[in-house]
Amino acid sequence: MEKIGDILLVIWSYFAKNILTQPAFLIGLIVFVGYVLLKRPLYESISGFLKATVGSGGLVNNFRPILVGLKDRFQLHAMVTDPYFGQNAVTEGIEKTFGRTFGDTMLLLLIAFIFNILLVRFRKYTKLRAVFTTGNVQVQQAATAFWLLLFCFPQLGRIEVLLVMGLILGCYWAVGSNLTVDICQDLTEGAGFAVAHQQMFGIYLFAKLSERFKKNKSNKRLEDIELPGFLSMFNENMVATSILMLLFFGIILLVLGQDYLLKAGFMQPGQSFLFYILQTSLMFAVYLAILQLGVRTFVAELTDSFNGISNTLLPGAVPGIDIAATFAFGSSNAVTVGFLFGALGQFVMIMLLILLKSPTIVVAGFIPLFFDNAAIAVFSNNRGGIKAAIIFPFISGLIQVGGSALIASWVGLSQFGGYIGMFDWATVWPGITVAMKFLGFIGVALVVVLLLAIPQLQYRADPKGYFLIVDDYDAYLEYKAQKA
Ligand code: ASC
Repeated sequence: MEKIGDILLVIWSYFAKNILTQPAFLIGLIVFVGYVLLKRPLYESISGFLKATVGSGGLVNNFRPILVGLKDRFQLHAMVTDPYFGQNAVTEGIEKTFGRTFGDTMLLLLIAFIFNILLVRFRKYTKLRAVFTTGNVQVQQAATAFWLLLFCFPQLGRIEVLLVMGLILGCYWAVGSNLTVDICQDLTEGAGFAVAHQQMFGIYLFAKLSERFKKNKSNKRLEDIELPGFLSMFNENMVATSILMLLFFGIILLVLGQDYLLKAGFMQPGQSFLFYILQTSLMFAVYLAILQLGVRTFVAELTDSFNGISNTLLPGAVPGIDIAATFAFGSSNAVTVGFLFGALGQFVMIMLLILLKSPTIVVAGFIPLFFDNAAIAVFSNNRGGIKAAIIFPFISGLIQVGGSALIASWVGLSQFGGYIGMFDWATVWPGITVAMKFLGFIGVALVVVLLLAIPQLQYRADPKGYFLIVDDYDAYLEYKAQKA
């Protein structure tokens, strides 16, 4: 019996390492399974698999090292807010701090994922409609949650850790993703997916707050603005992004300086500094365009094939997918605007930390800066217009840095150099940690009950439209129009 368990675990670990955490393969696999369930011919299923890859890799790999360079260059004892740095910090510190290792990560993912699927399977009672499929962030979240849990319950045994965390994470994935269903349907005009990432509560909150801006008629959306004269060049997304990024990365690269960039291997000897800056900054617009284009094919493929799953295994479910998928919808300039105002907010808060002599100084990582705030701007612009798209990423930037510095200092992760830094992990998860630390297992129960109450409240607000919005978006719009 034990032997079989071991073998299964090996198989699962292989699957998790090579497929679950590799976005291209995981999405490809879901598409493949969906098509098989739809009884499409095998060749169609395979071509679906091949088409469905989403590439935010270019952006992440190129721009993450640049910001992190600031830490090296000035030899700062600072914590980088970045999911990968956060994961490394946990791996490095967990042995020293709690005398544990995190070998059970993959098992934990499996348990949490099963909880998520069961919660959706019983949607009649749970009112949950989305399955979290973004494997690469699930690992980072599992690592951080593991630390937070041990910080609250250092004595907890292996099995108990797996169960408590599997339960809380599974609920967070299902509830968070479900929270974004309606705003995603609205943004994408019924594309049929939800967000499964690290700022699900954040985008919901800001999307709702943005609605308050809507009443003001003079408050246009970004895509409705026509700039006059020479400013009209900014109407073109590619041009606007290039120029703004030239400013943003130009300043940072100048601060880093040619000597450092050469020494760190960013620049090649003999390369012109001016053209290096130009090339690096302009590549941002290129990668962004590739991402937005890629997303369109992949979303179409995924949501089409997911019908196979939602018609059979999980009735009425939508896939929760990477936040980057939303960047191809709404205004493309919103992505850039969100990034820049998020950066402004983060820099203001970093200054404050320095002025207030905070024990933890933060170096802004690219991933929270870009993916969280770009998404917040996309949703805020869609629901509230340009003012919302400027103000909310700025506020988010403040919160990301402030919240991360507080929680990471408190739980002792900051000394290992990194924290995940994403919006929900600077807000919701510190809240969960406080509840567990001060209320113990009552806190755990409270967290689960509160999380599961959220979809119930959403459902009550509109029992008729709640499932209709995913089952048949056109019928939903009609129903809404009638009601109005
Ligand atoms: C993350 C993370 C990434 C990116 C990617 C965005 O949180 O770990 O690699 O965001 O998922 O597309």
